[in-house]
Amino acid sequence: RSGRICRLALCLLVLLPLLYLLANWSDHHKRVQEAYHTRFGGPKFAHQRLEGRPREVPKLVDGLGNFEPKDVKPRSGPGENGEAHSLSPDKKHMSDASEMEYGMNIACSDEISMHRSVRDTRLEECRHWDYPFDLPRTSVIIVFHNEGFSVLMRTVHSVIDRSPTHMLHEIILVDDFSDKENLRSQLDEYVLQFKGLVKVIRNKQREGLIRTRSRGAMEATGEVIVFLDAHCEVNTNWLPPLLAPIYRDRTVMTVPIIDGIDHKNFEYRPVYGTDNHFRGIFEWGMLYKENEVPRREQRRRAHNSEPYRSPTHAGGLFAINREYFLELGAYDPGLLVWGGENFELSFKIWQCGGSIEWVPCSRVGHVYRGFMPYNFGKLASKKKGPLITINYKRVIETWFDDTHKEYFYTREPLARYLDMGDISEQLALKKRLNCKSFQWFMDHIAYDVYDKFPGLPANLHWGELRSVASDGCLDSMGHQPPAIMGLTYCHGGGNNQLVRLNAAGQLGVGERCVEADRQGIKLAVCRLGTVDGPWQYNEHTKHLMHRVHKKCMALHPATQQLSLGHCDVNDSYQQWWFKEIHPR
Ligand code: LR7
Ligand code: MN
Repeated sequence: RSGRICRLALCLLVLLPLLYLLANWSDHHKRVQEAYHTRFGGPKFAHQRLEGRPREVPKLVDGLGNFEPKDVKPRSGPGENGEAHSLSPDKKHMSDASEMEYGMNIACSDEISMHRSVRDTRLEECRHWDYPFDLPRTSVIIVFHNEGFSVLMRTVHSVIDRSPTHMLHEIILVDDFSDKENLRSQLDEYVLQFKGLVKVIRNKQREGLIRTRSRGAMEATGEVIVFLDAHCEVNTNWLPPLLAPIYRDRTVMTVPIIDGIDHKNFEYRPVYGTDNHFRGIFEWGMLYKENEVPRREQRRRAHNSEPYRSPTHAGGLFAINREYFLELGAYDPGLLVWGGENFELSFKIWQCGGSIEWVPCSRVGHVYRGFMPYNFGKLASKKKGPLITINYKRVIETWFDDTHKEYFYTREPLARYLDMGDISEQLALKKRLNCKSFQWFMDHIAYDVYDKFPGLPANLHWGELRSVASDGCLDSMGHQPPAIMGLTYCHGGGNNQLVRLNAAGQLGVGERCVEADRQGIKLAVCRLGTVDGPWQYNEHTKHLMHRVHKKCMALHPATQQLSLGHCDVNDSYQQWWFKEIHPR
């Protein structure tokens, strides 16, 4: 009997600590889950984390990396290896017509294989990285409005041909209310061959690319989403390097290096060569710019082929954890059609605890069009004022602080008067996610912006610069610098006639500067890193004087040409006045 008691005691001795452990483990389990839930808002992710997959970082290995293609047969044919393809002269009218219609030579694309090869533009080193095998499954989302069929489908084929099968969950084509005759039926029929891998969904009305992308993200079911424009070709082994940083940390958004595809002959070529790295920044008018990777960032990496951090991105091509994107509210739904969404997402990610990495070993070609072949549809005509500037205003009013907002309004004075709609939801999100200040972002991430685009001194005068003698307006006439400035009929619409004189003497039109030499008054590229200039305006004499040449801006009465002349207070052809304008 005492033996039985003894055995029972022994059993308890073993069982109790086990029970204790078990109870504690499930408690711990719950706590972790809760922590992830509050931090990331999604039980799905918490579950994946608890499965404890190894979050390994890719390693540079000897021999070829694990997803490098083996035994690729060289192909021959038009445009193969990313070479330029020219159509026979008798097809010139077809090329011209398609360039007019699509902003790119679809007739040329039609003669190139959907599976054509492209030159491998990566650093040699890229072929030797080994990536984790269980990288997240990916939904590739391509939104499009009236794109050329062969270009769109070459995008799809390149993704299928150059991605590891087990990482490609689906490709979603979101049709933003295209109205081209055959595109719909042609597409529906063509995608049947992909047996469900490629899905087509359609907007019931024109939404613009921004809302359409958010919709694609909502409908996707992969763990990671990759956005591509509808005129891309992905390069060798593009996907694993994009996914690896996200696998390590789900709050990283990754961006491939974007190569160029010529819109006339479809030649595939790197924009900056192979080993020059650039990253995304901006100027104060919110034009997207790229800058060499600063040394401070270079120093954080051991290999030139490793990802590096970037303040912003161009917009079209990137990868992000789907749930993380949705937790960030996807894109601000108040942004319409085109523009500014790249900054919105960039600022939001950085300020709210995430990061953006550009990935040298992932390269994707993009057709840079000759011009924008579509209009902004009904959404745009409902808005008063220029839609893109309204988008910018929403973004800066949400994410900038007062100092930096002022730089934007100095550079884009009309924006002050534009109705940006309601941004209270965006401000609430910013608060809820406990996001950092714009100054933090500038100090720690986008510090190289100031080197190229210092803060702007206030405008002393801005508006149309009108001639007293002839009543015409100074006009850059839409020319690219260097160009001669002209005098034209004042249209009151700003743009090429919107001139600003700042407190440091810089005379600006848009992102350009007005300069003068013996040949005349010129539109020039502003010297990077400077905000000053030679101009001085005298409200009494109405002279616009060039301080270095000590001469005044003058209009030639007969030729209407502009030049510098010896200042003469009695000459009305040297008199100018700024007329403030308002958006119409
Ligand atoms: O109303 C529209 N609905 C759409 O679905 C208008 C466009 N689209 C589609 C369009 O078919 C295309 O697939 O949206 C995609 C992007 O439109 P593009 O190709 O006309 O834009 P873009 O390449 O001229 O402009 C860049 O900036 C845009 C700003 O909103 C987008 O972010 C684009 O994706 C972006 N492109 C890139 O980043 C590629 C690199 C270019 C650079 C620098
Ligand atoms: Mn594009």
